[in-house]
Amino acid sequence: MKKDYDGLWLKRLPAALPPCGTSAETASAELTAFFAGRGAGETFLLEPDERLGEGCRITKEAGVWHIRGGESGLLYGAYDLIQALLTGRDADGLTSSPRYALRMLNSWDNMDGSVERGYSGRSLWFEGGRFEYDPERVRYLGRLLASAHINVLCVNNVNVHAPAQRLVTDLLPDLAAFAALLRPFGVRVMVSVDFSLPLSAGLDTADPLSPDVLRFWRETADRAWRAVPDLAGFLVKADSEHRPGPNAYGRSHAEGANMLAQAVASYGGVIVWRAFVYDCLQDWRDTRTDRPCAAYELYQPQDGDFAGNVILQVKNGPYDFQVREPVSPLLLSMRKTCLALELQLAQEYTGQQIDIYAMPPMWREIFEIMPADRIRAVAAVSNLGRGYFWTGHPFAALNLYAFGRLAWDPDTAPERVTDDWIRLSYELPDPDRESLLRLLLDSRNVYERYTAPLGLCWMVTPHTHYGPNPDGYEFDLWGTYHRADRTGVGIDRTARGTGYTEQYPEALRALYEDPQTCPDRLLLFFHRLPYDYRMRDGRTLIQRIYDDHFAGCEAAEAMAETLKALALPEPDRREAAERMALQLKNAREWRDVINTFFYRFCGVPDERGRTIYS
Ligand code: GCW
Repeated sequence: MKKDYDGLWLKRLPAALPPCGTSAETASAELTAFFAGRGAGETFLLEPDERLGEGCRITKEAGVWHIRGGESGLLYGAYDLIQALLTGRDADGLTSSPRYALRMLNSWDNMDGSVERGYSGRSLWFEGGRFEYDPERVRYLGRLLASAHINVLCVNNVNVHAPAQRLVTDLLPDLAAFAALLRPFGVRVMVSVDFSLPLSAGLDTADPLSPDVLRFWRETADRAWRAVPDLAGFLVKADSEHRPGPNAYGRSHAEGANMLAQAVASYGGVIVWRAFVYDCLQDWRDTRTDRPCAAYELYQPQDGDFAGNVILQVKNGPYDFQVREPVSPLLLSMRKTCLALELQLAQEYTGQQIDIYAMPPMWREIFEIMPADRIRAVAAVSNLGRGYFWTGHPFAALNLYAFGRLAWDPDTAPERVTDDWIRLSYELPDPDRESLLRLLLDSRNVYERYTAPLGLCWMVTPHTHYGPNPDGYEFDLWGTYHRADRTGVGIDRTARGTGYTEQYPEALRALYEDPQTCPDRLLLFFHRLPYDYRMRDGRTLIQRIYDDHFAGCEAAEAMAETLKALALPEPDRREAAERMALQLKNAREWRDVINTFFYRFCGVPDERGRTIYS
């Protein structure tokens, strides 16, 4: 029987690819044998050069491929070269080194085997409150991550539920065994810890300024690094969505993070501190508090206060992985703080690995704006699980692959990385490959138009976050409002409104401040506008809302036709078709529910006479 992990883009890569630790001679011989087996007489020579670290240099000299690099550099170089050869690209003269030192996959896996916001099945390594895995599967995972150059895996959910607290106590031997399986692939593990851990260990406080608390964390770090000497660090969600944190003791986030940083510093560990902090008990009647403002207001004044081994991990947008948000102003403003960008591969708000949603074009927009010098790390919430397809939809594997590639080199074009993934994953005739490429590259636009065009957020079904429910979060306590009424929709986030635009550097501030210059795709994120507002293209706002929903749905229907015609192998073809049927149902539901929602407010019919239910 086919193993569940016998798929993804690795299926065309040699199984015996050198993990770190294999001798360069063995690795060279394995690579040569792999290509000989494919009828291509390529010869390889791996030459260790520690000075290159994770980077690598590839040359072809007298018919022989030379790969030079440090330990993981050789591994990455080998993968780069194979991928170049398999996708028909020239690799001679290629030198490569990572833009971001830490390229982290954050799993939201719970130790009972469930995965928070997981749409691909249960955890690959936890079940029943403990580590539970087939080592072969974990090695496969290691290969997968190495081939995408991802070098850190956080093993547990940032919401640390009771059994996971034991990962840094009595379960350390199990963590060590797991880490040992991934180490040969250049992947280090990280653990999410609970800020109140000292309390569960019997201390009467978790106050970061208490000497007892510091001592506790030092001892914890000491045990953890003794068990896993290359542990990457601790990931912390504090004072966020009811998780404990330093605020309970009247301490700042810098004080909380720095205490932990001090405890792990001598081991070379880092504290990744999440900046996803906002008032999650807001009163919807309160129109002065504006959730997107929250993180900047909290952290900006603390810029410069964080220790050198603290990394502040910031979600790409100021809200929470919505279909479209502007780049978080924190990423543009914390000049004296190490930052990590956090992306979400799990498609929580973007189709849940049922609807097709390829992320590279979206990330491109973020990387283009982000200042390269201040960002030290990139993290992504994993979309992996133990289902037959590890990523739910077979095409969702693209997002994991592309994340690694772009975290290594954010200048890689979305077209290029998507095309590489297709070539590695499927042997398709050229026209099919090109139509799949176009389909994927346009998939976010399509999803955006039938769900939430113009920067509208949060019209989703509460809790599950799949499907439309325009008022689902409107009278709730999460700070997630669009405030649609009979006069208009959106929130004024300009200087006259909540002042959110003022958090941006001048050029962006000015761009967003004026509805005439604000990109259409963010218009209702930044502005409150009447339904008869004239858009730059001459259409009214309400007509544009209708048009986008109709167009998005039509585009989804066209996508379904394109998909049907592709010569995909089974079972990918069947799985993609089944999900496409659900996507079409979702698209129609979004179109009709949102159009009707607005029509009921404004009473303006569609100019083109299409059906809007009343
Ligand atoms: O979007 C929210 C999710 C939560 C998640 C949280 C976070 C892990 O709905 O499930 O919790 O973000 O990022 O911490």
